[in-house]
Amino acid sequence: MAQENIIHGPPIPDYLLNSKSNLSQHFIRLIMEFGNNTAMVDAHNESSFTFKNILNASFNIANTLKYEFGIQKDDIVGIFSENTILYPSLVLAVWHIGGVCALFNPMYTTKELTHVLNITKPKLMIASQMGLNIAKDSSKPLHFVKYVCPIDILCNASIIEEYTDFVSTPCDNNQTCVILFSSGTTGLPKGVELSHKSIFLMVSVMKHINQMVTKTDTLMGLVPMFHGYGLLIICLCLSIGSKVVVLKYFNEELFLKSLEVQKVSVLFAVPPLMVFLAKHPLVEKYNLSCLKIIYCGAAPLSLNTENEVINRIGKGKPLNVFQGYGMTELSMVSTTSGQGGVEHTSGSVGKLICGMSGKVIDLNNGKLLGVNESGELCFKGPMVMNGYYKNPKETTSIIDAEGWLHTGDIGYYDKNHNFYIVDRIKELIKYKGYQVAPAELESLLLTHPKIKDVAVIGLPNPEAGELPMAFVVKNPNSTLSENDIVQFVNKNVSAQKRLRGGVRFVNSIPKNPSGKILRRVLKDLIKQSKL
Ligand code: 4UW
Repeated sequence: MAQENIIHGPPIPDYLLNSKSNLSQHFIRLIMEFGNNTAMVDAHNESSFTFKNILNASFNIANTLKYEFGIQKDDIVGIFSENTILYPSLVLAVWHIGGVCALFNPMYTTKELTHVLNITKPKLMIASQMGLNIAKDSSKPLHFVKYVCPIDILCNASIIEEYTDFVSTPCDNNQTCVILFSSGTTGLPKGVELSHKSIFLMVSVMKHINQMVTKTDTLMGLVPMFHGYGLLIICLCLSIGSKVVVLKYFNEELFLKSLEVQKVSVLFAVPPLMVFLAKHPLVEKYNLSCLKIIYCGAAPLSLNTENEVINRIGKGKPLNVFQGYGMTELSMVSTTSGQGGVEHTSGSVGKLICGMSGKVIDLNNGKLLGVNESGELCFKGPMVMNGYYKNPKETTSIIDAEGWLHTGDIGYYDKNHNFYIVDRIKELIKYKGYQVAPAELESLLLTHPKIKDVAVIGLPNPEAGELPMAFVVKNPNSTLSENDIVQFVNKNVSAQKRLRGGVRFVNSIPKNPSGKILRRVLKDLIKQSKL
């Protein structure tokens, strides 16, 4: 094997690799240092928490979880909430008592939440006001969920009370600390198990390579905290000591106003937000001169958009746009540009991060490829997930016997080892950076009595990236309109999964001899506008 075609990021420093700290111990130590500095600001009402507030709240919540709800080491606690400045305290509280957080998308319908509850079987569900009814309805028939507790009740008075001698529950750093959801390369959403160690290493490595971000910076994380990208931003803020401005949902004016008023210097974005910054007329009305770095990831960013943002926002001052690429299964990041403040190569998702190895393999025969040759990207390292929760079959289908995780993304690296993403071979659709699993929509659509067969693909779209779109074979003689199908889907799924790309009626779905849908054929049909 041509070993030079396996690329390695810089080594992880030994003191990090050998650290035995779990995340509770790690963050208690760091947060103490930042004390009364502001950690989180709510953009909606400008209320804020200091680092000390966050820690005190986490200790008090941890005690409530332990003594009032009987949560013990290794128990799973579900969190079902939109972004809030209380989120870090909730996650830390679970970690303090050696528990595991399962983070759920707050937009889930009852049916969707039931699916992930059945996978993770949490003893306690912590829900925001918005999600409370869905959390209660989903949990009621499930005997394993013992309690559903609103965040407000759990957190009441927790912030003010001061704690002096909290002792966290000892737990090994190889233990799972969080379960996030991803559909991976195929099928329904699965629970991605990440250990204390992999998150600790990821956050430490990100802090190490992003030394341009310091405690004097103000970060904006519009990214949802239930997603690994959002979780990473929280952990990064708690590690660096910088302030984060939190938005519950995207509102054009509030977003822009918050950037200006809070003097945001570092923005974590997804490509649709970049399109907004590049094109929307409102952007001109605000002074965004404080922005010095924009990180973008989660979906492909066009070179045009990247340049438009730099030219429009960065007028007359240095603005760096860096790109990161990764996957929930890789503890989020595998490559990123701007490491150590070094120039970003346009269009590239950057270089391997510390501790990560990468290779590109031929799509047909799995052979190792070299510089500038496109194939499937594979990664290996200590930040690869522990596995899919209680799903060894799916785990071995994505991580091979040598420990390489096969991403289902097509890309290449250049002679300087900058990586580029070209396409996606896996089923996954990305709508505004959110995962949409075609298999989930297909199995829902197949429950419709008038639908005989179906395939769902992502229709390319300049603003959203991709729009879920269905090819439908009707049952003979049945009357079914596009609108009937769209309404049926809307009733059953969360907003990002709606069939915004529409419905096409076809006579049959192209499949290979073993019955696998040939999505590429459908995508090509759309490209050639044959439908
Ligand atoms: N370009 C093209 C990209 C890119 C991309 C991800 O929902 P998940 O599991 O994970 C994410 C991760 C987001 C992220 C990682 C690293 C980073 O630094 C950052 O911010 C700067 C964000 O979304 O989806 C994983 C899939 O998403 C696609 C790709 O298909 C991958 O397998 N993807 N980043 N820069 N595509």
